[in-house]
Amino acid sequence: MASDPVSVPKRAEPSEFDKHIVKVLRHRVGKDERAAKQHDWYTASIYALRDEIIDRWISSTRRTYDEGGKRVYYLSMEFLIGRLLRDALSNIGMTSQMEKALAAHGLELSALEELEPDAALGNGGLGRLAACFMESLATLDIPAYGYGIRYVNGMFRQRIDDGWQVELPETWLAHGNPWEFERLESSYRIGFGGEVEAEGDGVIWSPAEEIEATAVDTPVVGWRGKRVNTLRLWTASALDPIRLDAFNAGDHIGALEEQVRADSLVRVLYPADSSPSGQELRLRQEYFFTSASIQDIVRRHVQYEGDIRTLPEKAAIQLNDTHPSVAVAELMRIFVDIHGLEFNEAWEICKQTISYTNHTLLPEALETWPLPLFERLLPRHMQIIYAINSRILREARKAGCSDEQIAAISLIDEGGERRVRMANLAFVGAHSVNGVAALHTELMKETVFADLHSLYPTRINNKTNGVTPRRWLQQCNPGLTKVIRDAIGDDFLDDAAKLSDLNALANDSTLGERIHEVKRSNKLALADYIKKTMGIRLDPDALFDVQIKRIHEYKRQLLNLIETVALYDQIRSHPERDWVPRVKIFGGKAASSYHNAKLVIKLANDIARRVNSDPSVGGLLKVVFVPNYNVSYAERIIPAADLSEQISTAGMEASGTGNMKFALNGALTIGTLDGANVEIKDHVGDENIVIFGLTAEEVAQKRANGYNPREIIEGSRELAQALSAIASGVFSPDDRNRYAGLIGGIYDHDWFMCAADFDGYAAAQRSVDARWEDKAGWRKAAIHNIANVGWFSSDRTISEYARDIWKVL
Ligand code: B1N
Repeated sequence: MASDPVSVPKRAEPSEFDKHIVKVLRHRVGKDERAAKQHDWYTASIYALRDEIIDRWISSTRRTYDEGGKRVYYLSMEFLIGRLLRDALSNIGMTSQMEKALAAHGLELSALEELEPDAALGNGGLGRLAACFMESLATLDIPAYGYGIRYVNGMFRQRIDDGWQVELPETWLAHGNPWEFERLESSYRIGFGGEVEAEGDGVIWSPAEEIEATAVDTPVVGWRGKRVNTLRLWTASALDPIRLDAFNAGDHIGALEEQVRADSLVRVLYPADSSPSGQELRLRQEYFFTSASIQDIVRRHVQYEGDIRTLPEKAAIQLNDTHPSVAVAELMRIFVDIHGLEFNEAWEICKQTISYTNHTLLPEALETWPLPLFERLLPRHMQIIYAINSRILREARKAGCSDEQIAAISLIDEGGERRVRMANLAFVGAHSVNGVAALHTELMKETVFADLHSLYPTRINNKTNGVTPRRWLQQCNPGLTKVIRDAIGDDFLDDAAKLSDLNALANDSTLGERIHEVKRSNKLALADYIKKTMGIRLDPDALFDVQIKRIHEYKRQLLNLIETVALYDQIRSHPERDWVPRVKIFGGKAASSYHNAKLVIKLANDIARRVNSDPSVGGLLKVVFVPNYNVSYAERIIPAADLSEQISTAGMEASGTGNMKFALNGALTIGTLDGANVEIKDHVGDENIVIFGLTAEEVAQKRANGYNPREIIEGSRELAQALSAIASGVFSPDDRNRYAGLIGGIYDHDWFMCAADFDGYAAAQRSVDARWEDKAGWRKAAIHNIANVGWFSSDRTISEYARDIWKVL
C-alpha cells in the first residue's frame, strides 16, 4: 500500500526526479503523498517522465525546422501502439531512476505498468508494423509524423463465454490519456458531398457537409532518446456543436445531430483484419483522416517553404495500404483547385511525393468502392480520378496494351457494378509501390499488379518487414537481454545485426543453459498468469507451442487444431510411448462478422475442455485459448514460447511479423514457405527451422489443376479420424452438428489446403518432438535463431525505405 509507512524503506536523500514526481503528484494530479492511490502515482509518473520527453520533443522539432530537412509522413488507418510507459522509460534510459523513485514510496514500477491501458488502435500486423516503424524512425533520427485516427473505441475487448467470442467495447480513454496533447490550433475542415461547379478556368467544390478535424499528438521516443517524433491522430467535431435555434425550438436531439455525426466518425476501429469493410462510414473515416493529414502537410510546407512545387523535396508521404489512397486525389485537388497548378505539373509532383505499401493479395481484401457511393461522398475527387484514369489509359494504349490489360489497369472496375479500385489509384499515384516480404513482392508482380507492373516495370520494390528489438526483445524479455549482454557485450543494443556474435557461442553449453533458465522462468511467469486468470495449470517443463494472431482461415488455426486432435488420439492409443509433454497455446480475435473464424475459437475451447479434463492424457497435452490477446499479452507470451506456429497456406500471408518476434526470443519456427518465413529460413539456416507443406507455386498449380481434398483425406488415416471426430461431435456433445459445416468445407473444397498439408505438418510436429528430446541440439538451434534474426529489426527496414523510397538517408 502506498500510504503504509511500514513498507517505506529507509532511504538516502530523495533524488531530483523523486522530488519532481511528488511535485507533479501535488500540482497536476492534485493529491498529496498520503492520499494518493496507485492510479494517482501512475499518472504522476507518466507526467514526470513526459516532462523529460517534452524537452527532447521540442528540440527535435526545432532541429528539423532549423535544418530545413525532409520529413517522412506515414499515413495509416491503424497504429497498434500498446502500452507506452515501459517503452518510453527504457528508450530514454530512466527505468532504474523511476524504479528507485517509486520504491521510495513503497511502489513497484511493474505494478504501475499494469495500470496502463493497451492502446489498440489497430487490428493486427499492419497496425503493429506502423507502431514499430514510428519507433524506428525516431531511433534513426529521421523527422517523421505518423498520421491516423484517434479512435475512441479501438479494437474490441474479447471475452470468452462458454467458449464463444463475445465482443465488448474497449474504453482505453476512460481514465484520460496522460500521453496526449490536443492541438486546437491544428484544425481543418473536411467536406463531404455537395456540388462541383465550374468557375472561370477552375472549379469550386461546395460540400454539403463539413466536419472539423483536430490534431491530438503523442510523442514517440526513439532508442536512447535521441529524437522524439509525433504521432498525430485526428479527432472530429461539428463546426456547430449545438444548433441553438433548433434546441430553443424544442428539438433537443436534432440540435445535437451534427456533433453525433462527427463523433461517429472517430468512434470505432473497424475490426476486420486483411479484409476491408465496404460501409460508407469506413470511406468517410478514410477521407476524413487522409484529408486532414494532407492539409496539415501542405500547410506546413507552404508556411516554411512558400512554394508548393518543392513539396517532394521536403515531404515523403507513405500510404500504409490503400486505406489512405484517396490521398492521391486529395493532393491533386489541393494542387489544382487551391494552388492553381496545371494538372500535368500537379500530377508529377504528386507522384514524386507519394509512395504506397501493399500488405495483402487476398482478392477479398483489395479495396474498391461502388462508384455511386464514391461520387456522392466525394464528387470532386471522382472527377479527378476520371481525369487521372484517362491519362493512364491513353499511356497504356500508346504502350501497346491490349483491351484486357487496359481493363485491368483502369482505376474503374467495369465488370458488374462499377467500382473505384483504390489499389490501382495508389499504384499510379505513387513513384514507389512496395511489398512487405520477398515472396509477396514477387507475387504482386505476377498476380494483382501484373499489368500495371508491365506498364511501370521499375515501380514495384520489396521492403521486408521488421520489428523493433526494443519492445520485442529488450523490454519484453529483460532476462534474455541480460544473458546476451553478458555473452557478447552491448553492441547489439544499438545494432541488432550484432546479435550474430552469438553464432560463435552456439556450442557454449553454459550459454545454452542460461538461455534455457531464462526461458523457463518466462514460462513459469506465463503459467502463473494463466493459472491466476484462467485457473488452468501448466507444466513449465512442457514444450510451449504457440499460435497467436488474428483468427483467419488462411492462417490455419484449424490445421493446428486438427493436428491437436490427432495427437490426442495418438496419445490415448499409445500411452506406452515417450510423448513429449506439450502445451498448445492459442490466442487471437475474430472479426465480429466472420462466422468460420468465430467457430474456430469455439472449437479451440471445446477441444481444450475435453483434453484438459481427460485423465488418460496424464498432463501430456494441454490446450489453452487465452482470451483478449493483444500487444501486452504478446509481450508475456512470446518470451515464454518454445515453438512458433507460422503455418499459413503458402502465398497468402504477405509477411507476418510475429514470426520475427518469436525467433528473436529463441523460439523455433514450424512453418510453411510463406511470407517472411522464407527469409527467416534463409537467415537462421535450414537446420534451425522446421519447414513443411506446399510451396506457393504448388498451391497455385493445385488450384488451377483441380484439387481433390476428399482423395487426400481418404489416404490419410490420422487426418480422416481427426476430422470425423470433430465433425461427429466428439468435442461438442451439446451440439453434435456444430462443426459439420466447418469440416464439410474441408472435404468439399478446402480452399486453404489443410488436407494437402496435414501429413507434412503432423510429421513436422513429430520431428519437433525428436528435436526437443535432444536438449543440447534444441538449445543450440535457439541460439542460432536469436543470433540470425537481427536483420528483421525494423531499423533495417526503415533504413531501406529511407534510402530507396524517401531519399532521406
Ligand atoms: O500486414 C502485415 C503482414 O505482416 C501480414 O502478413 C498481413 O496480413 C497484414 C485491411 C489489413 N494485410 N492487410 C491487412 C488490415 C486491416 C484492414 O482493414 C487489411 N493487414 C495485413 C504487415 O505488413
